[in-house]
Amino acid sequence: MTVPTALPAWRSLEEHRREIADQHMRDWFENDPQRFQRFSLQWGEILFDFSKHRITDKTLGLLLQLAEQSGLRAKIDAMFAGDKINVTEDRAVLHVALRHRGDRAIYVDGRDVMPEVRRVLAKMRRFSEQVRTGQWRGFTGRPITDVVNLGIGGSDLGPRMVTTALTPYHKEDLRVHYVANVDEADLLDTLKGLDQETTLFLVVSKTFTTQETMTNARSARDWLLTAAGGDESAIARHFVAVSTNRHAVQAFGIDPDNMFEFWDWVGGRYSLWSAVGLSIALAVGMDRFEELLEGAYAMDEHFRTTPFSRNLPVVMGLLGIWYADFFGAESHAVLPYDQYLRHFPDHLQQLDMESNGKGVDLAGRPVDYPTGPIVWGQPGTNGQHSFFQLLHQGTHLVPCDFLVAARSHHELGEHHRILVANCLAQAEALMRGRTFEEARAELAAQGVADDRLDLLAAARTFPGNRPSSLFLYPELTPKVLGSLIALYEHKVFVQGAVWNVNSFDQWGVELGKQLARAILPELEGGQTGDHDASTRALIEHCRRLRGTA
Ligand code: G6Q
Repeated sequence: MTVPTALPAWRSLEEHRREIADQHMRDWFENDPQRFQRFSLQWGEILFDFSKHRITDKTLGLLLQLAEQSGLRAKIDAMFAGDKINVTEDRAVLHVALRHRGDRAIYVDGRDVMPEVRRVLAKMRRFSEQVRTGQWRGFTGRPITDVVNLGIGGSDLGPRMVTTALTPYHKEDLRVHYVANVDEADLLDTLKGLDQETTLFLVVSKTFTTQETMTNARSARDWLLTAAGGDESAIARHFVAVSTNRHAVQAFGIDPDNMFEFWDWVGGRYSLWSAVGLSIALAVGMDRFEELLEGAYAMDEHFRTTPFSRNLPVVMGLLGIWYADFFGAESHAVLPYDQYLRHFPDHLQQLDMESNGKGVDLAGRPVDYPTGPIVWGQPGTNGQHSFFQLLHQGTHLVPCDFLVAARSHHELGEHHRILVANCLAQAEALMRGRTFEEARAELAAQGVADDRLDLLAAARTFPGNRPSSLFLYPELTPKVLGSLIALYEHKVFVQGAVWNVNSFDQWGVELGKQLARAILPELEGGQTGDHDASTRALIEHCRRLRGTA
């Protein structure tokens, strides 16, 4: 297994990076009227503009060679074929099967998983229709008005993000809420104002052992039972489970008929396409949920079959590698100009950072090159009035993704036009910048005194040459959203493939969980365990504050 830094294309890219170090994108645009045409791709409804990147034809050629030399083609095929590419957990990685709309069989261990996938989708349809039409009744016979998704991490972020993104498609008299944090404030604040008789809980946990989710689920069950006079038969009307762990679901008291299955070949952060997305289906209806799957499937087919040079996730992934590994960019900003996409950066944070935040390669060797970036962001235009300062004039290079719909679902006065104008302007400003001379001339024209000109012009200079991608689509429909999420999933795949890491495990989250289990009883008194002096002192101090010393 070759390390990526030893590949010929990697070496050439290092050299090429030095060649273009002093070149400015502004000049490239001036000298090449075709630059946008050459560095943009229209795929379905999505336009991907990557012309505002520090790339030339040669850069792209070398990056594509890097992809070839990394064995990306074979790695893509292995994922779609159901090979156990998650080597540390010995599992296949088949979220693509969840949204597969074709006739092809998809095998895991020699068994076609598609009949099971379709069976659960049909069950989701039946159930969501019953709830949405009011046929499903609570323990006093009233229809459901509020759904509360209890889950965390992959069992929360994806569904929460999609449900919020598709707000214009919601059924008005059915509200969907999300509770993730074990901090009781999350549950209590959500339950405030809800009625036990009309509230349905979805306990979403692949393992059904996650401390936060199970704690929230037990408290929610108590809340229900208080109103039902302790009658446990009410649980069947108010709790359903989404899990791979039938035994634990039953032990909790949930009727196995009310359990929606998924499978160990679906990773948590890739699971919104499965029954983990039940809250989405309840909010927008199963037809819309299936449109979301269709959008993702179209992107899967594009990723699987399109030559790398025109393949959106491949190009996007390679651009990220270019900045992370050759320019030392440590972070990546995702900036949707869409209030409904406000949870998109949170979802991508998990998707990207849990997948590629890895320090050893597939052979278990420590890596000596940067892997996954720090992903962050929030919707525009808000960020323009806070952290964009650093993007424009700070000392860090932060590649950005802008996402924007040409039309909004509402079209209130000038709002949307202003939103779009700002989005395009930010990408332009990051690329072009403003030279010292331009700033000086502007100030002089405004009549600024000569002795202040240099100081003020320096502060108003924008270096520019700061890279961004822009995704433009007509409207944020379920289909477009499905494609966008799948695009990012596959981008993460491409990068993991080149970095030669396992993008599908997450062992880094385990140690803290283990230590928390040890500390939990110690907070209540008794012997403190084997801790460093700081942790021991903190436990003891906490006990004193809680009166349990
Ligand atoms: C995602 C991770 C993690 C997981 C949560 C919840 O890829 O594995 O975020 O989704 O820890 O796990 P359960 O669904 O098992 O409760």
